[in-house]
Amino acid sequence: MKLYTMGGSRYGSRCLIQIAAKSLNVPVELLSFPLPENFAAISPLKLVPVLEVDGNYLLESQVICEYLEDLGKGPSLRPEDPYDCAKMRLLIRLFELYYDPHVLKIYHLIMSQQMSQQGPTTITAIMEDVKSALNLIATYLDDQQYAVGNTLSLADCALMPPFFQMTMLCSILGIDDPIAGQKTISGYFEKTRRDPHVAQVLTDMEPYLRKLFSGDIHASK
Ligand SMILES: N[C@@H](CCC(=O)N[C@@H](CS)C(=O)NCC(=O)O)C(=O)O
Repeated sequence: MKLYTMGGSRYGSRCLIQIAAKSLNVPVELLSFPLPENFAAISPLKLVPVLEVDGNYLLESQVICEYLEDLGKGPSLRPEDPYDCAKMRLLIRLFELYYDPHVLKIYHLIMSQQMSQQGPTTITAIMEDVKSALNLIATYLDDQQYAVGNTLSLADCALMPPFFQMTMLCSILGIDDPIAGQKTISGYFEKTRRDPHVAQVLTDMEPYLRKLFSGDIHASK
């Protein structure tokens, strides 16, 4: 078994938190952006993470996480109570369907280096959609130590890396951080980042994100 991911990847980091929390022995290969052309032989989507299992390749971070849970090793990151488990899955779906597509537009702007022409105005407009999505997610967050109850779950693995990515982006761009601006989300973020497995993965993401979000962005300000 082997996990392919990229430094700073919010989706790959979802699996990395889980692997650490469950103490799984899964070797990790860190690829660089852009992914090599021959990566299409591993994933037709040309996206990470990918989990190699006995010469086969599993795509999609949540599918990989559920597979690793189903192996039954280490502490479970799925709440035992069926309703809590459904809530965990709901939070992940809300993030994927209603938050991340907006954020992706910002990353595409940065990647295509359009910041100097249209960056600031466009980002401000997109941030309104990001804030609405955060309000939606906040509605379903437990007011406890983690997203669902008092133990780390796959919801935390999914939410914490992209929330961290957003705070880094805003700090580097010098714009208002919607994570800090939403009381429930910021409370959740500050509590959950203290989890040692989450903390380690966020620390590992930082230098990659700094590199990704710097450069052209500063030049355009
Ligand atoms: N839905 C996918 C999304 C994966 C994804 O967007 N991965 C990004 C990194 S966070 C990627 O591989 N980007 C490479 C590229 O855009 O070329 C999942 O959950 O695994």
